[in-house]
Amino acid sequence: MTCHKPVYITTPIYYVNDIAHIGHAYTTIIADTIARYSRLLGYDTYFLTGTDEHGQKIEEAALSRGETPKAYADKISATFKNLWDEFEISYDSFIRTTDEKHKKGVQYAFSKMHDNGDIYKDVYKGHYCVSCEAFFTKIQLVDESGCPECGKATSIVEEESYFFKLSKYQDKLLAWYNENPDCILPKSKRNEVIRFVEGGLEDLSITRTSFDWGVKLPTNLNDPKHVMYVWLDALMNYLTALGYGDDEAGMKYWPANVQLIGKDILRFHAIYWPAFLMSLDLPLPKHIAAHGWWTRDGEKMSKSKGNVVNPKEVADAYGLDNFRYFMLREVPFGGDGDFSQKALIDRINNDLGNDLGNLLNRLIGMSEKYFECNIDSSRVLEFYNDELVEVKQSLIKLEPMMFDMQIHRYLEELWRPLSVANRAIDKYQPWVLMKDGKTDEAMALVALIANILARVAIMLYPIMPKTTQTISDALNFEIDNESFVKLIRDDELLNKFTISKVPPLFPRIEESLLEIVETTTVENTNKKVTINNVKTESNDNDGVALIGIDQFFLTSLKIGTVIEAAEVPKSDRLLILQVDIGEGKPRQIVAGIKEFYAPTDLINTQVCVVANLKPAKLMGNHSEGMLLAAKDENGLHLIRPEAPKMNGTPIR
Ligand code: ME8
Repeated sequence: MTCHKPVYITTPIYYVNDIAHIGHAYTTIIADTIARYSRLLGYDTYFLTGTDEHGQKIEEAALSRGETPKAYADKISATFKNLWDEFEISYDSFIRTTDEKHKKGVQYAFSKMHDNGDIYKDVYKGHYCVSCEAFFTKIQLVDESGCPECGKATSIVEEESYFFKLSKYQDKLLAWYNENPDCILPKSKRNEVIRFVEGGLEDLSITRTSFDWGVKLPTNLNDPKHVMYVWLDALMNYLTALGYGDDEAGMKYWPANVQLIGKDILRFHAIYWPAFLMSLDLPLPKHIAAHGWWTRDGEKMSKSKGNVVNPKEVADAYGLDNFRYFMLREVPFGGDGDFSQKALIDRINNDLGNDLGNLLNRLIGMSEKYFECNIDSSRVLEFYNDELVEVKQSLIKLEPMMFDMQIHRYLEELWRPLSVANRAIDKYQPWVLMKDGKTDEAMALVALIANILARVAIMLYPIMPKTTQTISDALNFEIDNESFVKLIRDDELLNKFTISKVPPLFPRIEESLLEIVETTTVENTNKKVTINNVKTESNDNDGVALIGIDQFFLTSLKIGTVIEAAEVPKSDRLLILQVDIGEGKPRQIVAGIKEFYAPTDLINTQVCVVANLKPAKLMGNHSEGMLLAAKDENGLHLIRPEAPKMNGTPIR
């Protein structure tokens, strides 16, 4: 892609009906990566994210919790913003559709489309899915009333509505797709959209009267019972955030370069959105980029299954940068991805630990041993030009890949210089050079490695900002546009410097770190509760999350008796137990309590078991439940019944 400047990058704005999960984090992290990359290259970059707060779904979610939609939206929107802040997402603006400025901008756009003759009033009769906030025609439905997107039951809507003349834009849209082969990425998605549009477009209902929680129509239309369709309201955020209809200085960033979305919302972004823009006489985005879907351990994530991956939990356990690297390296853009701790650990130990972390360790070790940590690059070209050329060949390939959404290939290519470096050490063997008195050659070799690592760190920075900062600290340079130009564009070498020792970047991970979910912990000082791996944010008052009784009853707790107990070989933490919970056959449970209990102390004692936990494998051992325990500075103690109970007795 040719990248015009300034650069504008957007994520979808997320519904405030639930807290963020791995899918939201994925979209946001891709956008953050591209934004950081764009700034590194020196482009004037604007990165937008935010929350989508109107519509029937949010209204219903709020009312079911006894809250006003606004109070509810305030609370959930803050959880997104806080998470992105904690993740150091480098957004320039966080828009909320309840912002006054946004609402005004949407009304302005509505008036404009109305003035252009693209909006008329009629009656809408058809099916509506509240969960997807989408209208469907009869032929699209599954078994007459099921939503084709999410499978939930749709409701029949018959109400007065304003319509947008979407049908009028069918040919113009087709022309846009055909003339701009990259307008929708990946290309397979563009073909899907073309087929859909060729099938014929109906005009779109863009107002609702049966509920209240939305942006009102412009007052001159004098029709107060209508609120805008949430997707019209939401899509406009990409313009209102730039001041559309108000102070339009920010509109210099329009059209967007990359609008990131998940494949679930392609129709809205690839059909409605460009049609609205055409109606507003605005240029169309350069790329609408739709990524695939994340599953967990091969299964679709859902709240009812309790297998939703909480991004904060993963980042806390494995490190944010490692999580970022994993998500971006694991899946080709547009493809679906599966999250498993095993895959994540493999990436950390192999790609990051073996290839990158070890190289830095080797560099620090060699420079310390032979040169008191001083590194001088002045003779690298003389001795190791071939290696530098090979590295350059990889770096040249990177630039288009990021904006073409080929981030996994970018990372693959970026690993080649690392193998050039590792190979060079093995081939030229600095210890032999030193022994043979070839000190200059050895110094040049060490400096070659430092220069390769510096180059890799610069290009890896958008994906792993923190880790690469540690590398650049060690190598005594700053990662910024200046160093990008110097080391990447102009092929210069590092000035003489003294290396600083840093701790290993990627300590090896031997076992799943999220086995914490094996023990239900209510941490006393903090504000989080882990229940079946679903973290619920607490309310602010007392530090304890509030859940409904129905949520509590989702967990099956039972009394059991430990009938066998043994240590898991090679594990410092795990014991493997057979626990009778009244099912005839005992359950095997692997618990992280070895530091606190000897196996023999456990046999024939009673425990409380979470009995409906999804089976897990811990260091290769199957585990079908977990034990309740409380842990504080005095150690860990199992929770037990006060008096003996029959095995299998439910705990309420
Ligand atoms: O659709 N895997 O908001 P939303 C990957 N408000 N990505 C996923 C995912 C998964 N399992 N689940 C969700 C909305 N996502 C609208 C958008 S924009 C004008 C309005 C990501 O909270 C993915 O990016 O349902 C998807 O597009 C987005 O979350 C939907 O978030």
